Amino acid sequence: MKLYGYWRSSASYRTRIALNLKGLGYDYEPVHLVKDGGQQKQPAYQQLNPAQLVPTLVDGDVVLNQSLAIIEYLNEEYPDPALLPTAAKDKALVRAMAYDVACELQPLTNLRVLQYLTGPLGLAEEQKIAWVKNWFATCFSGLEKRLQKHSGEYCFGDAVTLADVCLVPQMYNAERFQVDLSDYPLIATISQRLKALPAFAEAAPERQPDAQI
Ligand SMILES: N[C@@H](CCC(=O)N[C@@H](CS)C(=O)NCC(=O)O)C(=O)O
Repeated sequence: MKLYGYWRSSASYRTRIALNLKGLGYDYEPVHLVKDGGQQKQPAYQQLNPAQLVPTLVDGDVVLNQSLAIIEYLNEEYPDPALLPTAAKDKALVRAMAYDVACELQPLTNLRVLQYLTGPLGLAEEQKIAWVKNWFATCFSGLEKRLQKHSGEYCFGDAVTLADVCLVPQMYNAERFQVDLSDYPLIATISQRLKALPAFAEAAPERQPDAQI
């Protein structure tokens, strides 16, 4: 199996966590999102991932983009440990929390979106940061309420799920942008607890071979 990713990419980080949780070894192929104008835009990479984003997973003749699709694929092909609960209702609740992070928040803070704000739209750096913090506040407020209802040790009860796999990388982004986390005690506590687990710790950006610290 080969994972194309970038050390600081939260979507790559999610995929690394899932691979580690499943105990799956993989080759890591760094795609530098800034160098050379962004290696994700180069023709050779676009053959694999026309969306020009990381991650991409190659498993034999299967080539997949979209981290959540990749993780669900891994979860079906390699079911142990399960990253989704069994009951339909619970599964949907976990997916909804994962999507709150991966579909509503992360895309608004993605590199190319921020580059468009400060490039063609001419926003100042402080306006960009205000944009990022606004969407963190909106989305984290909602997620905190969901956690009040559904969390245990982790986001949904006491087992690690897809929601946790999405939360930790988003917290990494929150720290990068110095988001004030004081209104989100459950997000902060659960995230700290998760980060201590080996599968999460080994997936951390600073532990990757392409890390530039
Ligand atoms: N929904 C996608 C998001 C992928 C994504 O946004 N990747 C970012 C890094 S986290 C990226 O490649 N950005 C490159 C760019 O913006 O040019 C997924 O979950 O895989």
